[in-house]
Amino acid sequence: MSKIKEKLSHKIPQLREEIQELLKNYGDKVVSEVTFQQMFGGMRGVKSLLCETSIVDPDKGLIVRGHPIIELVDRLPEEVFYLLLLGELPGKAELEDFQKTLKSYDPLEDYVWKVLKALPKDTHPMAMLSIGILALERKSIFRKKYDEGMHKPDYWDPMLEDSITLLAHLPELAAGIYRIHTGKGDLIKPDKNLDWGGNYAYMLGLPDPKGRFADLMRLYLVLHCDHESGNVSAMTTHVVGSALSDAYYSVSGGLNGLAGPLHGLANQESLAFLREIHDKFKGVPSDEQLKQFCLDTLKSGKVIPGYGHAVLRQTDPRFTAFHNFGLKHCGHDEIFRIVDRLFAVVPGVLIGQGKAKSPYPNVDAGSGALLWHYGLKEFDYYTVLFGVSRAMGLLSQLVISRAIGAPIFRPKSVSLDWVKKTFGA
Ligand code: CMX
Repeated sequence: MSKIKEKLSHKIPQLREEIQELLKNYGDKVVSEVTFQQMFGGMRGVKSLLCETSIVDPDKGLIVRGHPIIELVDRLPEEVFYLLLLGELPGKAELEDFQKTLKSYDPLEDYVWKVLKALPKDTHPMAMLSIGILALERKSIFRKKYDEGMHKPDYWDPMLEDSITLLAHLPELAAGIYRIHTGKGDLIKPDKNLDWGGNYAYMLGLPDPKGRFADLMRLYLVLHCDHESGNVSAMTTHVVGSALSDAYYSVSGGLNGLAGPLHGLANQESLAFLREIHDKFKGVPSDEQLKQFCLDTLKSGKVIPGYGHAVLRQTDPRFTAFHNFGLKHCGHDEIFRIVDRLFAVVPGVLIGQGKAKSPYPNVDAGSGALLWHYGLKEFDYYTVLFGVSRAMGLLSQLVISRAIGAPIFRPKSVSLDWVKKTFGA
């Protein structure tokens, strides 16, 4: 038994006991009330989901199991997965054991590549990722065990096995999608000497003489790992998983939501904005010129990409982490310098406009500029990077859901007629 499984098997009984106790004491307490406005408005602010892996604090940003994300930037993504799942960071031996498990899988079979290569060239990389994950579904141990007959308290075990298998294969799958989609050349096989994130960077095949791109990838994978459970991809994964669909079906479903322009695509829009500024001014404009450019953008009815947030009310610490990385390693890059100057200019512009609840940068304000700097210039691939990272949160939430026996998701719906009859005169 892997150490991760052993540890989880000790934690689960305590967690179940705690939940039973809480249900017994507070089962009838009201958590949140829902207005018709909220029901129509995407359930904003309605406390109606449990999430053990992380919380998003309006002022402090993402907090993973009690650790502010900014304190995790020097950790490996696989350490963060361990933290998401178990609520504690791994020690040296535990990390090595987990890394050994992640490296123990054979490379993906050829049929997966045949499926992906058979798709027309204009297939979006996110569609390829979702199809690729579904092509792996036949590996599901959860489905096999369920078909054979399995008791509910045991569901978490094969869900964990599937989650780790999928996690282990994701870098190879995602990097292969990059190679196929961009036509950059042959697929690159995993290097068993590398860590999970370093291997992903290696298999993308971009020149990386100093290993900085690999460092950026590790950081990227850590920063996008999770964001509570109410966002589109996390909630979709949870809903699909609640029907006891396995991890492959569930994560593929969640990533289809991440592919939407309101969720995971914003980073590419932010980079397009930076490049537009760079092209217009043939370099880095003055702060005055930038301010005018932003005012003109707002006047034309557009938003400033990478700024504002539905929950956060301060600078997103994930932006701070990328900004710090850029200041350290890409200070001369003109696109990055525009990121830096926008950070000085945009909050004042948005405060002056008086509409945005947060005038501060979110995670998407800087990440694209860094990827661009290191030669990852295919915008439409960026959401795949996000997806590989976010899979850590989705999978750990799935395992926990099966561990605590979360039932099938089934809120009640009402019709407009019901609203009229219930609230009308
Ligand atoms: N530029 C211009 N106007 C903005 C703005 C921005 N960056 N951010 C918010 N506003 C405007 C909104 O469009 C809204 O205007 P209307 O009242 O005319 O509709 C008003 O300010 C109030 O919006 P809000 O309550 O502050 O923000 P929302 O929760 O509705 O939306 C978000 C949040 C992120 C969609 C919005 O800030 C935005 O469009 N930002 C730019 C796009 C972006 O960076 N998206 C990435 C989000 C990253 C993430 O979610 O993780």
